[in-house]
Amino acid sequence: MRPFAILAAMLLFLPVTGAALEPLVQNAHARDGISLDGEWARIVDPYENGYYNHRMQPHDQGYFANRAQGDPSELIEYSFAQSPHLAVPGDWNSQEPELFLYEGTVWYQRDFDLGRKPGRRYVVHFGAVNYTAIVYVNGTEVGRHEGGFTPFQFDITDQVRDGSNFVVVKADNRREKDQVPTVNTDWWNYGGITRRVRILDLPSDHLADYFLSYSDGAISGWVQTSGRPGSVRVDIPGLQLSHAVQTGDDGFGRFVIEASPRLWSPDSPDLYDVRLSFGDDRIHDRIGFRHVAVDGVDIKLNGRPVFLRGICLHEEAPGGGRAWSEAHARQLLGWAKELGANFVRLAHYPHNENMTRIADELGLMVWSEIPVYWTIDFTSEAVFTRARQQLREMIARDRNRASVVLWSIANETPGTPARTEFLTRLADHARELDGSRLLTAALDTQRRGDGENVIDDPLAAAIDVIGINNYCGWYGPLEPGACAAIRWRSDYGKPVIMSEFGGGALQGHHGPADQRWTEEYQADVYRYNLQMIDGIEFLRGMTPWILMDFRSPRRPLPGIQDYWNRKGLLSENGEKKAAWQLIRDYYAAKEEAAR
Ligand code: GCB
Repeated sequence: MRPFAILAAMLLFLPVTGAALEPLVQNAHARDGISLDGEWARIVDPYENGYYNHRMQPHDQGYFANRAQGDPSELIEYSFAQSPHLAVPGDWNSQEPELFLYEGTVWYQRDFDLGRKPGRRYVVHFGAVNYTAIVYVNGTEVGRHEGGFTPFQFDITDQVRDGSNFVVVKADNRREKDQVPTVNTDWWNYGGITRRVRILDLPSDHLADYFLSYSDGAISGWVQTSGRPGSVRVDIPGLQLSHAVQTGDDGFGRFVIEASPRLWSPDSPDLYDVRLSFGDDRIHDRIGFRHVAVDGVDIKLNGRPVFLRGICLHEEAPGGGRAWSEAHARQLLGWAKELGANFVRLAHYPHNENMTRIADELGLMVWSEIPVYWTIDFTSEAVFTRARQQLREMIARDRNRASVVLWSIANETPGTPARTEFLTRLADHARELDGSRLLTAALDTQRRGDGENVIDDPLAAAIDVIGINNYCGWYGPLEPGACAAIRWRSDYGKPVIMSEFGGGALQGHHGPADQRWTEEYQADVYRYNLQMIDGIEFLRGMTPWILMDFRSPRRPLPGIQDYWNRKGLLSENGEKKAAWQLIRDYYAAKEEAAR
C-alpha cells in the first residue's frame, strides 16, 4: 500500500474529539473582524463594588454593566464616561504607575457600532485577558473565561443591535492557589485585556475549524462546520490542489490528499496560501507543511536529525510590559535569529499568535507551553480541568502552525505520584487533540549521582522529548568552572533538550569572573555549561535562560535586579551582554558542523 493510502486508512479511525469541544470558530486570526482595539474607559475596583453589594452578594447580572449607559440611580460613584482610559491591547501595570503592582479587578468599557444584518452570527473574540474575564454586551452577561494566555469568544448575536452597542469587561488578575498558574511564579502578573479584541461577523452556517498536516506524501486533516452538513472546498493554489470535503452530521469532514509540497524547515520556511470556503464563508490562511518525529534519541524534521539551537523567551516587550503586537514579535524573534537560533522556547504560557505566525514565516521551530508551573495543586480535579482547558485552547489556536513542533505540558513540577498522574492524563489528552507533534515538559528532578546527574523521573514515560532545567554555576554549590566536568545519564532512550541553564548579570556591570552579577561571571557560567553540554551524547537541543531580562516580583535586589530577572543575554532594553556573543559563536559553529 502507498504511504498515503495507509494514512487514509488510519484517518478513518482517527478521533477528532478535541475539536468537537470548541463550539464557535477557531483560527480567528485568519478572519477579518471589527477591531475593538484602542482606548477603553477603565474603573479600578479593588473591593469589587461593581460586582458585589455590601453583603458581598453579586448584583443582578448586568447591574453594573447597565450603568455604563449613564443611569446614575445606583452606584453613583461609578462613571465610565468620566473615567480615564487604558489602551487595549495592553496590560494595565505598565500603563499607569499606580497600577504597577495592582492585582484585582479593573472594569473596561467601550462603545462600538455595528451594521447588524439578519441571518448573521456575531461573536466577540478576545486574544487573551489575564486572568478571569466576565463579558457583558449591552448590559447582559455573555460569558466568563478563566486563564490568562489563551483566546476565547462568546456568541453575542442575541445581544447586539443595529447601530450603537457597548461592551463591558470585568478583568481580574488576583492570584489564587487553585489557578493555573498558582500564586507563585517568576514573572510579572500583568493584568488586563492583553491581546486583540474583535467582533467576528459570520454567516450562520460557517466553517468552525480546520486542521491540515503533512506526512508521508499526503496532506491530511479535517474541517468542521457549524450548522448543516455540507461541502467544504480546500484550495492550495501553490500545489494546484482543489478538494471538496463533505461534512457529516457531527460537522466533521476528513480528508487525505496526495501532495508533494516543499517542506517547511528553518532553512526554507515555505508557507502555502490555503483557501477554505463553505457556502458564503471564506477563510485564507498561510500554512507550512513538515513532519516531526523522534527516532531513538534523535529529533527528526522531515526525516532528518536536527539539533535545536534555541533560546527561551518570555512574552515581554523591550522596556517591560506584555508583548502583543506583530512589531514586538518581529523584534523578539529577530533577536533569536540574530543569535543563530533555529528554535525558541516560548516560556511559560502560550504567547500571542503573532509569535507563532511570525515564527512560521522566519523559520523558527517553537516549543509552546501551558502555565502548569512549579507546584500547582495536582490533587485537585478542578485544577486539572483548568489546565486541560488551557492545553485545549493552545492547541486549537496553533495546530496549523508549522513552527510549533513541541507542546510542553509543564515546567519544574515535583516528582510526586499525584503530579505524574495529573500530567500523564494531560499528555494523553494532548495526543488525542493533536497526534502530529511531540510532547515535552521541563524537569528539574534530576538526581545528583557521583560526578554525574541522572535524569530520573517517571514522567519521562509520558513525553517524547525530555527537557531538563539545570543552573550549574548559579544555583547550588558549584562554581561555574566545576560544571564542565559534570556528566549526565539517562536510561530513557529519548531525546533530551537542556531547556534552561544560565545565570544573572547586570548589563554593563564588569568585574572579575568570580564576581556575581558581572557580565564576566555570566559568560563563565555559559562557557563551562557549554563544555558540559558537549559531553551529553543524547542531547538534541538547548534553550539558554533567557533572551532578555524580564520583570519579576521575586527579584528585588537593589541596584542590580530592582525587580528584573537578570538572566537575559540582553538587558531589558535589548543591549547585549558578553554571554550573547558566546552563545552566538557556539550556534554558528554548531550550524557549520551540521552542514
Ligand atoms: C527556573 C524557572 C524559570 C525561572 C528561572 C530563574 O528554573 O523555570 O521560570 O525564571 O529558573 O531565573 O530562576
